[in-house]
Amino acid sequence: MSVELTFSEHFAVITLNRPKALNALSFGILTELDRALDTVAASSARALVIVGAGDKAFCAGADIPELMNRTLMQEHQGAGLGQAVFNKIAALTMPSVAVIQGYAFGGGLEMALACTFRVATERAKMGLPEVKLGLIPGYGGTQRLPRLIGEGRALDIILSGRTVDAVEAERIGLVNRIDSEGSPVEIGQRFMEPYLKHSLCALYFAREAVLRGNQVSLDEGLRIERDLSTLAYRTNDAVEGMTAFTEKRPARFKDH
Ligand code: DAK
Repeated sequence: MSVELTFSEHFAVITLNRPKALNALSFGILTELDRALDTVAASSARALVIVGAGDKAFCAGADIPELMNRTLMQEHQGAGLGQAVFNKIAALTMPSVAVIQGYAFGGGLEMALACTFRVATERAKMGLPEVKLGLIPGYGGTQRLPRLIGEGRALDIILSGRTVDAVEAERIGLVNRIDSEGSPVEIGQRFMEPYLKHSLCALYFAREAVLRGNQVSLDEGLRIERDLSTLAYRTNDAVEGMTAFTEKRPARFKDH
């Protein structure tokens, strides 16, 4: 198996395990990832950590040899598969983090962009080098990158195909943090720890409000916020959170 899924405590951990090809995303790996994400979605995990095996790469992108000599419609379906799988990451109820150790190029960075958060190690290098191959990003990069870091910065990265190091990535908001202490899994779990003490319902509704609001007008976004904040108010966890405040004790959330 080139995609490994394990569970420990609150965490689901997905490891891309094809280090000899720098964890490049063949269509087979995308299909395995798709299945693993279904298992994660149906599990009681409260956070997902995605890492790459080996110390050289998180993921070097689409499998380049495999992209060659395909028909237009095969490629159209291929882009649809990659987008659908990464949409599954973005749609998970639990937050997710990609730990970028080493290279994250093309589809590898696009996978990280579909996660809620990104952490880079000091030596991480990332980019969308598709133009160098005469291609453009096909797994969400042209849409998620500008939404994350703004149109001007995204156009620079996409049209130049240049490599961004960890320091620049943190400065422009492409990654949330640089952390090189311990294994990628430990880095991802440590990053997630502060979020996990909150209700998963509150985390989900807040994330949905931000992500959905990002795609619509301010007026429509405010309507989404009104609806989702009202839904959050109706959860048992909201009752528990407010009661705990008035009783001057820590809240005990149950994610419902
Ligand atoms: N695919 C397949 N194999 C790869 C690979 C990749 N993306 N990247 C690396 N490898 C393999 C190498 O071929 C090599 O294998 P062997 O020769 O040892 O058998 C092994 O991994 C180690 O790589 P290097 O020897 O090159 O290692 P270096 O440290 O020297 O260089 C590198 C590391 C990451 C700088 C270099 O490997 C590199 O530039 N890799 C390619 C990065 C890249 O361009 N990625 C693809 C971006 S494009 C679509 C449209 C678009 C897309 C998808 C679909 N549709 C319409 C369906 C998007 C495509 C992309 O992701």
